[in-house]
Amino acid sequence: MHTPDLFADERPDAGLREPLGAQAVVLRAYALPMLPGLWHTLQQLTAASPFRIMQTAGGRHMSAALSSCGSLGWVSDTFGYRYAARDPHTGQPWPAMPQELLQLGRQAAAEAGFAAFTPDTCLINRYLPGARMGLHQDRHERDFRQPIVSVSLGLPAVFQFGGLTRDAAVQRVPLFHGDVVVWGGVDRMRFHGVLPVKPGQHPLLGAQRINLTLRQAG
Ligand code: MD6
Ligand code: FE
Repeated sequence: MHTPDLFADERPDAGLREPLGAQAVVLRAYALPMLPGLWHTLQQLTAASPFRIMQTAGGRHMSAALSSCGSLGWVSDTFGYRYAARDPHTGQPWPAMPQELLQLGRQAAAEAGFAAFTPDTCLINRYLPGARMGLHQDRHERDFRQPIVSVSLGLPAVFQFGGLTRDAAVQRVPLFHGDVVVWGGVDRMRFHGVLPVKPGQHPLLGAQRINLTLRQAG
């Protein structure tokens, strides 16, 4: 039998900073004060540009469903990965980046030592139980001096934070509702991924995990 409240007893204290590298850190529960407003905002964004399962360049289907907001959005199809100004699903520009997301991105980046971060896109990934994200690098952004800010909401998941090569040792970090991870500088190109999300019910989000990644892509 699975444990629906996986990790419930292990949740680190709010406000803790856990370094994952010289320029990578977990900010525990950093986004928690913005909820449930942030959840309401996300529901509006994904009503305008719905979650969709994308195909990889290799023709496989990703297990997490994706949407975006901001002046650019991340798209993937059999032509490969790229940023695009329009949502291919609606034919419309992606929904504008809400001010609260922009502020969250800037503040978390500053907290982690990255001033002058101005995200122009936020990828919104939905993981239903069983969904995962294989080890990868985020490398389609123009300026690798800018960090990645990743916000976890809903069900917990185990984040894998590896090295600069695919075969380097991997740290496994449980991430909980409201946790924010920032990686940049010397850690910007580290491989990372998410182990399959375990079944469960989150009081606010239900049976899903949502991950937001704020980036300066253009
Ligand atoms: C996470 N997400 O879900 C980490 N990367 O905790 C990612 O690394 C990620 O969700 C690229 C695109 C979407 C993502
Ligand atoms: Fe990533």
